[in-house]
Amino acid sequence: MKVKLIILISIAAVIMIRDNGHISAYQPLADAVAIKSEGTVSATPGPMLDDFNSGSSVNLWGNISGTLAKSDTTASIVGSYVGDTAAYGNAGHSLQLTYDVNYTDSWATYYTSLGGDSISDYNYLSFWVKGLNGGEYFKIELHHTNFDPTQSVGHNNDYNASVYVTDYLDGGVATAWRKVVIPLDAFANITDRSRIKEIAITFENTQAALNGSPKNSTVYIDNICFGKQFLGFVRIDHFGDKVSKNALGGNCGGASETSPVHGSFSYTNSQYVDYANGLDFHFQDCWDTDTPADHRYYAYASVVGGGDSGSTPQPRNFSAYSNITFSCKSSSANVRCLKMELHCPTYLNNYFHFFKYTFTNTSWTKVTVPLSEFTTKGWAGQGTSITAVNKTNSIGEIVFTRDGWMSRWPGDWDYGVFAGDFYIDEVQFEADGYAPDTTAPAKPGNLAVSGSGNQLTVACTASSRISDATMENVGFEYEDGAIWRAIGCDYNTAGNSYSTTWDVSGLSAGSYKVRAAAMDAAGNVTYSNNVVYKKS
Ligand SMILES: [Ca+2]
Ligand SMILES: [Ca+2]
Ligand SMILES: [Ca+2]
Repeated sequence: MKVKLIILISIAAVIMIRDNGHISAYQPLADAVAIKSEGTVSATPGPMLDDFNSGSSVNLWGNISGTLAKSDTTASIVGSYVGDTAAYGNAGHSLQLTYDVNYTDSWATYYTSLGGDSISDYNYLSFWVKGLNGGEYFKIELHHTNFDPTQSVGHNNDYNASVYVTDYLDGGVATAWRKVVIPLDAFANITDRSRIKEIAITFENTQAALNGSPKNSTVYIDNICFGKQFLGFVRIDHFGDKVSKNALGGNCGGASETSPVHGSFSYTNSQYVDYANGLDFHFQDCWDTDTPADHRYYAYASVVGGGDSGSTPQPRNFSAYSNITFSCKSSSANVRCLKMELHCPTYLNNYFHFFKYTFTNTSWTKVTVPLSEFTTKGWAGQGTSITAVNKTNSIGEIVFTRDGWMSRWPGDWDYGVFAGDFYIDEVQFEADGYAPDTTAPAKPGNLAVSGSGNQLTVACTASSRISDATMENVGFEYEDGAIWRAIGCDYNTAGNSYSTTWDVSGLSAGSYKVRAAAMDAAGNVTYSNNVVYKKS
């Protein structure tokens, strides 16, 4: 079964520019002057696309942002800019999006334009998010400049790539700020990152109906930026959202021999690793005979990218990743054997690249399969490996399969076992040596406030991305009563010097603690010692 999803965003770009009037809570710049046409952004834009601090609908790359909801429905979305303690860092502004997609099949979207510029220098996209109630759910889209919604109104197309927020935010949106970090490889429908039209954030009635997320609420967004670190992993699926879209943007679902059906799948909140949910892969009546020929199987497939329909594999290059990893457990001790397949579309029907494992217990175990061990036959060490035929640059589907022959003969792993369950979670590509980054940056030093009058400079030293490849930025803050407020943030990690300007004209006389915060891509933070600034 392929689950067909309704893709709702496609007509957005046609009317986006006309519909930007919602974003006007703070004085916008004169848009006609500030908007750059596609291709006119400087060759190497800074990593920060928008911190929203200006309260303008023009982002820091000089391009327009706006909102749009599906016409002929009651769907709505209002964007505005909020400050003070509602903003990330308790200063400046954050983007506030209040949406309503209660109307059946409706959607509402916010977009911010990249002007057709390149993000090829970057490896990940990150932003901060919180929700009014928690559990808000949306997708993050990248549109290539070739994205042409007029070609198939009401549908997606191959130049629209998306992931859902839970794909990279385990546990989902909360009422406190959380950081979302998405490797650009996750946007599998787009390989040409040299001409990106826009980023969109889209709320959908259909998906909210599927997983029970709020159809109307408010989310806050801040610091949409790009980063250079190669994160070392890209998720295939962690099953967090209970929607049959994987974390590479494609559809996923079960496949079986002809009736009777030999299995089923569900997303379960009772079997998972770390974060709900997990995949329950159930096979039944799954056996194999030669006379009469009856070769039964059940499979669960994740399509890479999916193209226009979500179901057309977009073969992609995953050679930067050496392994596929996942966690698995089985429903009973005699259910052990599961096959994993990688499908390379140009080789489809000629080669299946697959490997076979056994599971020796019924507790969760992380499995690491080197891509080099996927071969054209089902047994390790046999056939031609996927790396030998250089097909790690052409992976279009990732499939778990239970074959009837696995239980056919005495001596087979699961002889006589025709039904059971595998629980699967946290399926992803990983580079050799990958581990989640839990190491905070080195402590910033030499923090000083300099200058005279009201225009000051706050500076410190901290690791560059040369000495710590995970470095993302150094932020500066001051204490106002019991609240730390952001002064500014320096995203230039090329060297060890970091600084920002500080306009203290609004501060009343007194002493203020100041500190610097070194942050890496994963969101780990180390603070400097405080210094005190005295305003007279
Ligand atoms: Ca901000
Ligand atoms: Ca999970
Ligand atoms: Ca780190």
